[in-house]
Amino acid sequence: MAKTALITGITGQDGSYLAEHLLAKGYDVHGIKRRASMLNTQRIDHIYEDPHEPDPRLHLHYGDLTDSSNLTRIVGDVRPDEIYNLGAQSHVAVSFEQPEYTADVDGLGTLRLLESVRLLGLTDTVRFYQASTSELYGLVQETPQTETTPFYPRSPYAVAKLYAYWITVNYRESYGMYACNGILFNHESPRRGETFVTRKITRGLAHIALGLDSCLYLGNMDALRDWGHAKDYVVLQWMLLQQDQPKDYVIATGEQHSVRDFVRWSAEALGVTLRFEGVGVEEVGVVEAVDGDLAPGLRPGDVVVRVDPRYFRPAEVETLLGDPRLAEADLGWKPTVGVREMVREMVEHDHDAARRTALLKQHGFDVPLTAGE
Ligand code: NDP
Ligand code: GDR
Repeated sequence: MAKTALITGITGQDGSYLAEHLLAKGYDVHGIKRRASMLNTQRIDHIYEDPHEPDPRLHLHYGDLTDSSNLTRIVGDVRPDEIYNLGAQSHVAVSFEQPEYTADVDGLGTLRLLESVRLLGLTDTVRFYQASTSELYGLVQETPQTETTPFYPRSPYAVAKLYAYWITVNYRESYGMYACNGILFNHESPRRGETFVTRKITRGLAHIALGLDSCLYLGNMDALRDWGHAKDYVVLQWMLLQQDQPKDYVIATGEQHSVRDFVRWSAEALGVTLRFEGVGVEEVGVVEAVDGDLAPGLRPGDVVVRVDPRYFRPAEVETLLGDPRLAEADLGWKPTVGVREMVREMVEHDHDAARRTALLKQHGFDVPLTAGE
């Protein structure tokens, strides 16, 4: 019999890759999507199945992590073998603007889902994955970070995720549930939300290269992150629910780079060499050379990157570096896509999209460019 999975956050970056992975493994996949005034299923449209056709394997339910009766009804109707709790207000900077909402969705939302499993008497049958995060380490206490490194969260997002981490452990210990945390370090892809720094960079520079924009404004370019590819990371999310015993794992590449490196490599993927001048808020990225025909909008000397303090956070996580050795030893997991290859994939994707936009503009169509914060 095919297994049944329920994914919260199926319309997000990870949810879309995980749904693909589970469908390929023969699962029936149920996803919770939020009601929005516009369609919000772009990332899963390619795997959407018409419910009028016989035996669809992808099913979408309206729901929200703030709504416990709705979650209980969905879990009761679906009776999943596996639940992947990926839904979240996932933007760290936004969590400073919306701390209470973030706590509600990311912290209490996890409790609501676990409690629905318990109230329905499903603790013995359901396996539960919680999308935990390297943001838990915040002000890091040890480098690299492992499964035993102490947490020191630095944002309302991270504090909410800390609650979610421990409530997952608590349901495991209290009710013997198969419930575990993947402590995932940053992972990116062409499907990454446009306001996270990597996608903001690849999309922003692609627009600038084609003359659709003139400058990319960033915050802290000294921040260091351990970046992997989302496609690799969702495989591990699935693996964590296939073990004999539930256990929490760090998921990372073990390599660290700065935001500035990411900018430089993205420019290089467009044939543009950048030089950085100045310090602090005065720092700028200047075009040194342009090679090839991907960036017809640029000339040496153009200033294409500037620092805007509005993107600084009230408390910053300066450095994160994960140690994935336990996942490798226990599960045989290894990332397959290197960071430079991922940058090229993201830039290529965003350059193609920008080229289509430029073409439409050239032919007189007015295409609004949405602001990437
Ligand atoms: P995204 O922001 O791309 O996706 C978040 C998903 O959660 C979207 O489907 C979103 O719906 C949904 N969502 C938001 N609010 C609610 C709510 N109130 N109720 C139900 N669903 C909601 O995140 P990612 O895919 O990048 O990340 C997946 C999970 O992993 C998140 O929990 C994130 O915090 C965590 N994580 C991510 C890491 C990363 O580097 N990507 C690293 C570590 C952890 P909608 O599409 O309608 O907005
Ligand atoms: P992060 O990702 O906060 O690590 O959370 P993000 O890409 O937002 O920031 C990474 C680093 O880049 C710095 N930065 C900027 N960030 C954004 N968004 N915009 C900018 O203009 C900018 N300039 C510099 C940030 O200050 C930060 O240091 C992500 C999310 O996916 C979380 O849900 C997840 O838990 C963690 O990764 C692991």
